[in-house]
Amino acid sequence: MNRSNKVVTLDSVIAFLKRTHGLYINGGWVDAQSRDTLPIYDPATGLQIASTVDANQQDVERAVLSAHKAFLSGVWSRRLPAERERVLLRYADLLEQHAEELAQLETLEQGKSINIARAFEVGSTLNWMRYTAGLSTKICGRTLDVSIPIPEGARYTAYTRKEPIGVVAGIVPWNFPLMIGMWKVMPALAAGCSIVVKPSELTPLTLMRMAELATEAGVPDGVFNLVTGRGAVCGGTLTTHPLVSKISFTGSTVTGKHIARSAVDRLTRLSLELGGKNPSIVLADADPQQVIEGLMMGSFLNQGQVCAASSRIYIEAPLFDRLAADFELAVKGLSLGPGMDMTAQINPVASRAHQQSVQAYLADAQDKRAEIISGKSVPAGDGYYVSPSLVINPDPGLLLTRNEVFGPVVTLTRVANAQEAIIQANDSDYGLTASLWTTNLKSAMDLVPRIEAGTVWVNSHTLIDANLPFGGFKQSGTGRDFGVDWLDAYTESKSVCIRH
Ligand code: TXE
Repeated sequence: MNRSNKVVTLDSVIAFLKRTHGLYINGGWVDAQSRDTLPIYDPATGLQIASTVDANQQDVERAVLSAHKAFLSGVWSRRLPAERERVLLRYADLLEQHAEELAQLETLEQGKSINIARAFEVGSTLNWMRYTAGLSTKICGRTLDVSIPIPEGARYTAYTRKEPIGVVAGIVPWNFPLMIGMWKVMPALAAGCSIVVKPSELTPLTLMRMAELATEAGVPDGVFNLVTGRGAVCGGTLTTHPLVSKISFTGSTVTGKHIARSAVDRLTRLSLELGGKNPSIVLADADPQQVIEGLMMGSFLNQGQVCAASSRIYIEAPLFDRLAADFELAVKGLSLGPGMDMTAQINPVASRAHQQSVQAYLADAQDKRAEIISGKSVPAGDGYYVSPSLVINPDPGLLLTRNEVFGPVVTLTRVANAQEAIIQANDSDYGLTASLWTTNLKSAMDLVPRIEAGTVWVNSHTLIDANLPFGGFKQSGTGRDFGVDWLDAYTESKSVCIRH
């Protein structure tokens, strides 16, 4: 590797990795009661780089009690909205000041390119943080005219007010640990809630650093708590805790359904952002260059470990051969290497287990004699690499045809026309995102309403924005994140009726 392309690890990152980490409860690090620890590996080498606590039930209990106490005290929940906004803007400024440190930590624990860590994990997160901080001062209800005729002559004024919901449990996955983590933390804090956040056991480091920065920004003790540990014990104790009023979960559909079932017992409020098997429909009049640029990024960004990623591409017959050849050329041209190498375009996936899962999908397709086109071979060593792959006209019987692979694997399917593309695109349990590629406005306006997905892009894919609501149809989840109504999911609406 050309040494100048390799990012030099900051001293602050090295020091953070070496530290013994506890749990972040009541505004500081505390020793856990659990003696169990979990190793954190660098996906580029397979070597351990840090370790964290594997919290037990008592540890989680302590964090929830801290959040609940802070919530009841009103130290944050009853703070003036403008003061909350100021603290949260300061919080964003602190992320900006520590941008490189957090980007490097993310690349080292998650494997993604440092370019992506800088641009998305840090850059986009900053946009979201500032947008959400601003929502603190935009919370509002309505005044309502009511027609209550009793007793005769009485007059009433009625209004609704939004009140913070209480303690939020934020469960975060490993694909965008910092960004998705802040998608839980920021709306909770903007609404005046307290939060206990649980990062993925694979990638907890950046959120651990963000816990410290929250306190430095002025978030009162106990309002932001963080527990690390495995899903079943740490996550399970948190999401079933009676003092938790709302769960915000991003992860797999299987785990999401499990959490939803247990949430029903207490009717705990719930937002679920689950997986996707997202289709892209390319009509014969699409601009081929725009398609290749947009869908190479939309499919292979972060090694395809993106819930919104395009993973099924349906191409109208007249354009199929041309585009298949262009995709092949593009995939074979991708360079593979560690995330800390700024020139590497495909980096390792997040864990050994996930590498094996993606490889198993490809092996199944190979066994069933599917046509697979792969990119460059993976670097030597113990990194969790998977070569980017295209599967051409996949048979319905392949495991990867319907399941979310969540890796650098994309199917290309020839379809006769738009009607056939829509039928195949909608033939999925998922409905998170989709894209449509055409230069004909009429075709776009006709097809958008027929696609079963929470977000549909036209001539782009995976471009999300803080002001654009995001969430799934069907088994891709419930609720919407982002947008001006985001805090609705973190507040209860109280109706007030005053006789006068
Ligand atoms: O997810 P899990 P996994 C999809 C993707 C991936 C698959 C499996 O297809 O291959 O899911 O990934 C916590 N109670 N997505 O197994 O288990 C867990 O500790 C409470 C799509 O890692 O859903 C982690 O913090 N929490 C996705 C988080 O849930 C529990 C992003 C996600 O883990 C728990 C990630 C429990 N019982 C994976 N069990 C997306 N939508 O972007 C686990 N957890």
